[in-house]
Amino acid sequence: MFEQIERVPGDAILGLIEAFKKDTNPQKVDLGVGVYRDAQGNTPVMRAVKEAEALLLNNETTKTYIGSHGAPAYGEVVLPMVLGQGSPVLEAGRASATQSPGGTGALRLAADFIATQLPGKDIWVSDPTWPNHLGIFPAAGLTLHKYPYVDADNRLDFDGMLGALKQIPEGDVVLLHACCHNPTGFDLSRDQWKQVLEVLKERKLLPLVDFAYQGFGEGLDEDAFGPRLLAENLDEVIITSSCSKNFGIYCERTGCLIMVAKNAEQMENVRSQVAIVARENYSNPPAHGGAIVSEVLHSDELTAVWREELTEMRDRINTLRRDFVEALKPYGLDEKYAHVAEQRGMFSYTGLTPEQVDRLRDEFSIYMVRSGRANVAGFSHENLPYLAKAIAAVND
Ligand code: PLP
Ligand code: TYF
Repeated sequence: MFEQIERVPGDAILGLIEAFKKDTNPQKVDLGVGVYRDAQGNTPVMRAVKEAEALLLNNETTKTYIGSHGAPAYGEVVLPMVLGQGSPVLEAGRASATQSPGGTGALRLAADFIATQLPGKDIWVSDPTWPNHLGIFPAAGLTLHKYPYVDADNRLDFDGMLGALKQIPEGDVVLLHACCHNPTGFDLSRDQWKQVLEVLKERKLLPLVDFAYQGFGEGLDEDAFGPRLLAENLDEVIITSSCSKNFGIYCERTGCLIMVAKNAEQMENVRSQVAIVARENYSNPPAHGGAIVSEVLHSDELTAVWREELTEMRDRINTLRRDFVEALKPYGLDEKYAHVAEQRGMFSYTGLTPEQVDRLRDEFSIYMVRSGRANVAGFSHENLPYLAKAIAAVND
């Protein structure tokens, strides 16, 4: 039967990793996949994580199943990280945490929950969005639509977005990026979040907030402004949280589906259904990543170390954004690319065209997604002059 199976191309973002590896140019630059890199181009294990793992290795007494919702000790620390210490949502017992295999696993849980428990509800995602969103929701049987997010001049199209949200049928689900929008780097201001909240209320829409980069934009609490505003002002909100980036534990597959309901009673009903969805997908989540996060966040000492390391990563990215624009000054291109310094998170929609991206790869061994999305963490003080020169060449 397999002779009928057609071969399809792999993930375009992940494909860049292979192409980059094969390139022998010593000046090659990888601005592709969204993984943090330090000044040496490495993605090291964070110190707080290493220490937590050492403690786990010594103290672990069993490897038995941890249950469909994951380890309670993990949910206990993730809920206040996402919703805020002393959040009224937590005080009211309205929020439930389900540990998941990464943020991606949480998105699939959300998709299956919507498909089975809210039949007939469609999902709306920003145009553009993370390509996996386009796969996950239809795979669960949902109909997916897009709302505008970026205009023809490569700027946040907030008016277009808000106008489109106002037209969405009552009860549908709207996916919002909490911060560090992937792929564009354009985030909503606090005032814009408040306007979105009003439309969600008016149209009775259900927000699904994808929170994959908490701490990479402005800070752990600052980045949570949107999800907290919605959770505190709406009866129902879905949040998918990931610890892949902010703990640097990409391969440990550590995420969380947070369901916020009107009251504790309804939350328990929803929670019972989420357990079924998890069970039907993979039974129990992997334990190790959640155990690391729990170990770090239950220790004041390790939390302080982790926060310092996270701040270092965030500051490095934001500094590189400004230095990138500075490096383009000699070529008279600083104004054209000034938005790169304003965007937040790992990614920048640079505004480079697919043809320019191809030239950067073929002539300069600079690798990025054809949409013009660059991983800012791939910039370094060593490669910025080279990058600026190359970008000037393809702008000629
Ligand atoms: N959502 C967005 C927008 C992302 O960019 C990513 C990550 O890479 C994820 C979700 C999921 O991350 P992970 O499954 O690695 O935790
Ligand atoms: O957008 C990125 O680069 C990250 C990493 O299938 C990623 O979110 C990319 C593609 C993919 C899984 C993760």
